[in-house]
Amino acid sequence: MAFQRLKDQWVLITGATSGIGKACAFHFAEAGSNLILTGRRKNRLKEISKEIGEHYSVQIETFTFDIRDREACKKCVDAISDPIDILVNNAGLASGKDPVDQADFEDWDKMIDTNIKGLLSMTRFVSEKMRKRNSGHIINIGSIAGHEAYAGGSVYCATKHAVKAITQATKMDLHGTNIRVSAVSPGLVDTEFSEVRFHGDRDAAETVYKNMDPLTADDIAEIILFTASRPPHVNIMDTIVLPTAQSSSTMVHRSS
Ligand code: NDP
Ligand code: 8X3
Repeated sequence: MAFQRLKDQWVLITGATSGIGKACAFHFAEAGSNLILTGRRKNRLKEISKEIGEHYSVQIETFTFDIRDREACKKCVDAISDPIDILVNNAGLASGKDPVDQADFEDWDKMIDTNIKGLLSMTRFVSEKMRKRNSGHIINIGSIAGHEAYAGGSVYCATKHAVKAITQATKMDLHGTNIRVSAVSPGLVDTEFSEVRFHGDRDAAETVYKNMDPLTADDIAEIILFTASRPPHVNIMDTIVLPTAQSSSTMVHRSS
């Protein structure tokens, strides 16, 4: 098996109800990992667990909560008695793509509270447990938007730049332990991301991936599993991965 080291590991994936998080759940299960899946949509967590259970004999726990609720994050982590070997900090969103002088404050709060504060809450509670065991791996989902900014992305890009900084600082905070800290930073991935960004406007969302081959959630899940399955002395700090048709946040080649 390609990812032998992941067998019997407990993996906590935030935002496992769709896109990259959901793909990770299936790929880790295929590698024999046990799963702790979180998200706000309870039905989705139920359906995904059922489907995984039909294909793979791994243990699955689910927790339904909003990652912006710090107490709920704590309750989830406190309730997990198994060791959390891998934390995939994936839950996140873009909300709106308006210029800074016209943007909606609620959109800004949503992105900051989810992508930065939610990720930090989970990291805070899980890393405390990992330090006690002197073992674990935290994998943060960043973005090309954490390496470059683009117009209309002031706050989303800021949150992903924050994820990059948090990844680097967390590695330093845990310096001298066996805990690994990584980021995976994708470009355009065809998930529910754009539909969420454009507040349910499917036409606007489809335009993002029109006439080009975007990455898929499976492409990113495979890189996350690769990152998680390196030998214990190998810590991949960050992987920037773009579709071949994308060369920067704003350069996307589209066939006519
Ligand atoms: P999706 O919209 O498909 O998935 C987002 C996931 O995050 C869902 O499972 C959602 O679950 C969860 N989530 C969002 N808000 C909250 C919240 N407040 N509390 C708990 N869970 C939440 O998008 P992607 O799979 O594309 O996004 C996953 C990550 O990848 C994000 O961090 C995103 O920024 C990043 N990314 C995406 C790229 C792309 O082009 N798609 C590129 C680069 C990075 P639920 O709604 O059930 O709560
Ligand atoms: C998602 C990729 O380019 O839409 O992080 O910001 S992008």
